[in-house]
This record gives sequence, C-alpha cells and structure tokens, in this order.
Amino acid sequence: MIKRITLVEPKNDHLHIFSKFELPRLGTILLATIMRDKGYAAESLFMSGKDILARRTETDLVGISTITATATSAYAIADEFRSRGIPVVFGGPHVSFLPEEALEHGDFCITGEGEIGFPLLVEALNGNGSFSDVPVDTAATGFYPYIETLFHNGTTLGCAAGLYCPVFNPHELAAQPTRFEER
Ligand code: B12
Repeated sequence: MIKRITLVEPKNDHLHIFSKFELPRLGTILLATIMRDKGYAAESLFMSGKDILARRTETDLVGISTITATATSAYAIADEFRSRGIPVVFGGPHVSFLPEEALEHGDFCITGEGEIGFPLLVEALNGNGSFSDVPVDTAATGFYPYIETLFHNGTTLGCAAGLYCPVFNPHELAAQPTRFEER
C-alpha cells in the first residue's frame, strides 16, 4: 500500500550557472502538493544524487523528475531505490522523449504532463482503478486533443503538418481570433 511518496529532482552535480541557487523546476513541487491534497504523505526533494541516497529516505514510492543534464544521476538514484525494493516512476522532459531508456531503470514512466496521470497511477498501484485509466501521455490530459480540434478545423498555426508552433507562423493573425473564441 502506497502512503508515502518521495518526489525527487536531482540537482546537477557539475558546476554551472545555476549551481549557486536553489532553483528546482516546478514539477515535483506541484505533484507533491497534488498528492498531499489527496491525503498522501508526499515530499519533494531537490538535492544532489549523493545527498538523496545518503538520506536513507523511508518511502513507499519514488517519483523522479529529470532533464537530460541530470539523467545519469536520476538513473543511479532509481537503481538504488529499486535495489531496496521501492518502486520508481519517472517523469519530466528527458524521459518524456526517451521513455524506453527510463524504463531500463524504473518501473513506470509518465510522459508529458503528470497532474492527471501520476495520481491515477498511484491509485491503480493501490488497487483503486485500473492501469489502463492512466494516460500515458499529455495527449489524454486535454491540451493536445484541444490542439487537434483546432487542426481539424483548419487552424494549423503554421509550420505545416499540423504542428502547433507559434514561431514562424504565417497564419498567426487568422489563428489568434480562433484561439480566443475557442477558449
Ligand atoms: C523554468 C525553467 C528553468 C528554471 C527552473 C527554476 C524555476 N523554478 O523557475 C531555471 C532557469 C533554473 C532552469 C534551468 C535550466 N534549464 Co530549464 N526550463 C524551465 C522551463 C521553462 C519550465 C520548467 C517548469 O518548471 N515547468 C513547469 C512544471 C510544472 O513542469 P515540469 O517541471 O516539466 O513538470 C511537469 C512534467 O514534466 C511532469 N513531471 C515532471 N517531473 C515529474 C516526475 C514524475 C514522477 C512524473 C510522473 C511527472 C513529472 O509533470 C509535471 C506537471 O505536468 C522548461 C521548459 C518547459 N516549458 O518545460 C525548461 C527546461 C526544463 N530547461 C532545460 C534546460 C536545458 C535547463 C538548463 C540545463 C539550462 C542550462 N544550460 O543551464 C538548466 C538546468 C538547471 C538545473 N537544475 O540543473 C530544458 C531541458 C531539456 C532536456 N533535454 O531535458 C527545458 C525543457 C527547456 C528546453 N526546451 O530546452 N530552467
């Protein structure tokens, strides 16, 4: 039974422009808050891989958020938690593009946005609901179906092939009023 959830964003251990500041992305903080509101004991850690592992965290599930720069560290953290028998879920930009890579180190990977998928996954792991209810991608969370509707209505926002890309957009002026109306 999952009650305690630890969400982790590994800090980049190398020296770089943000090394001096505590500046996590907002994903783990957001997901921990959502899970707390649902009654779970959820925490969000923004620490180096070494510190996370030294902390001997008591938890039932680890959710790891990673960008490419921190992927190596994220996978090392995942391997260690799994060796302790704790299941690992991945999310964030890097694994959204490379879920197969993440699944070599974790039990689950949610690509795209996690606000809907992560709570549903935890519920499914606790025996409430089914895994097939968990959206594997942002496509199921509302935003992309909305963009698809715009595309099928002929609003491509340029870029051809239906890509939603406001940059280099030849139809920007035509598209803007449609966007405002549909919202
Ligand atoms: C803001 C931001 C920053 C800020 C973060 C501080 C802050 N609080 O504002 C600062 C300026 C520090 C920053 C720095 C860097 N950033 Co930056 N940043 C962003 C940006 C614009 C938004 C991040 C964010 O908070 N989004 C809002 C939150 C809610 O979204 P999120 O964290 O992604 O989480 C959601 C999902 O990803 C998912 N999710 C996330 N984690 C998890 C975990 C689990 C378990 C699950 C299930 C789901 C899940 O669910 C969340 C809710 O939907 C993104 C671009 C983007 N639009 O995402 C780039 C982005 C993340 N950054 C990027 C990069 C490259 C960097 C730097 C390496 C740049 C540099 N060269 O130094 C540094 C790294 C700093 C570090 N920590 O090591 C890249 C990463 C690319 C990659 N290949 O991974 C991005 C994607 C931009 C880009 N397109 O290139 N960044």
